[in-house]
Amino acid sequence: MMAPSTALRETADRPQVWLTGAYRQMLFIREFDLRLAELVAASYDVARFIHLSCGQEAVAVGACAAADDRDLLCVTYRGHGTLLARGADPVRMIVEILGRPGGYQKGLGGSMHLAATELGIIDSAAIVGGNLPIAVGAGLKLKAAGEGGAVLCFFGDGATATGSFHESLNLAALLKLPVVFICENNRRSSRSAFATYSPVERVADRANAYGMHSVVVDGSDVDAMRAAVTDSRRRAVSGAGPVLVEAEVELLTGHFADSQAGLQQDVPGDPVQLCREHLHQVLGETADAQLAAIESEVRRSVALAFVAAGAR
Ligand SMILES: Cc1ncc(C[n+]2csc(CCOP(=O)(O)OP(=O)(O)O)c2C)c(N)n1
Ligand SMILES: [Mg+2]
Repeated sequence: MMAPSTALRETADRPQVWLTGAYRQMLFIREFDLRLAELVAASYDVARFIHLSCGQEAVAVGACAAADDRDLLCVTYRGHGTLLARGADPVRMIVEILGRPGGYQKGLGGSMHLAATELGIIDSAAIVGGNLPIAVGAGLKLKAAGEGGAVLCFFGDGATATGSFHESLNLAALLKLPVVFICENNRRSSRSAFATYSPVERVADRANAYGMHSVVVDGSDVDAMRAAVTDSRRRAVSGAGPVLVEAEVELLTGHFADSQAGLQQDVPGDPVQLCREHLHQVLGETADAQLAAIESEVRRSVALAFVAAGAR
């Protein structure tokens, strides 16, 4: 099955089409998450632990636009955006989050274990650092099959303090596996600040110890994200070994959605606003009308998905 994100992948040389698609996806992810937060705040029958990715949308959209159909993705409990960017069905996602039988995991996994194997999303880890060894195993499988494809493994900066992070990087580098490790560095692990669990200032520097290539990228810039993952993925697939991508991001809500998890407004680096401004320039004279049309269409699609999933 072709992942819907592949359509966006073919647009690299058409900035208007690419940015329109990227903005649409990023806004969809933002609206989807905010609607989920409303459900939690209303004490709807949804498990409390819903982790939003507001502020980190460009990582999901940029990385998925660099991926191809053969790629396998390992996400985390903060992974709704990556599923949506890869083209997962939002209705089945909401049904899963509500714990009902029609969801991706038959309602047994919920928000933190949302995966979509038919789209190559093979794992969603609620254990911090738990998806890195799985990504390494999947990379070994891809390498052995010799048919191309890479594993994109997403995780937070908190995971860099786990043993599984270090073991995974070591083995992936040793075996030159086609894995792109994407650290979404929001500089906090739940309520702890980065400096309280990392003696090393740059996550990317960790790669040096394993002889692995690394890159630091502005994770709020969807163009930069796409370019970084495209290059990293190419390198990994070519047999040159895995790459560690450190994406600097800012989480604009609390650690998980609860009644205090209001979205920070008017943050200068908000990726959705940055993409909107960029697209506004590209669209020219009719930008305002086109953006308004996109925004009302996306908001309507999100609202319809929640209705179709039976959430009120
Ligand atoms: C092995 C393990 N230890 C602790 C936890 C509790 N926990 C859940 S999320 C979280 C923070 C992880 O931070 P990070 O990896 O930076 O991801 P972020 O939430 O910032 O996206 C912690 C400590 C866990 N789920 N698994
Ligand atoms: Mg973090």
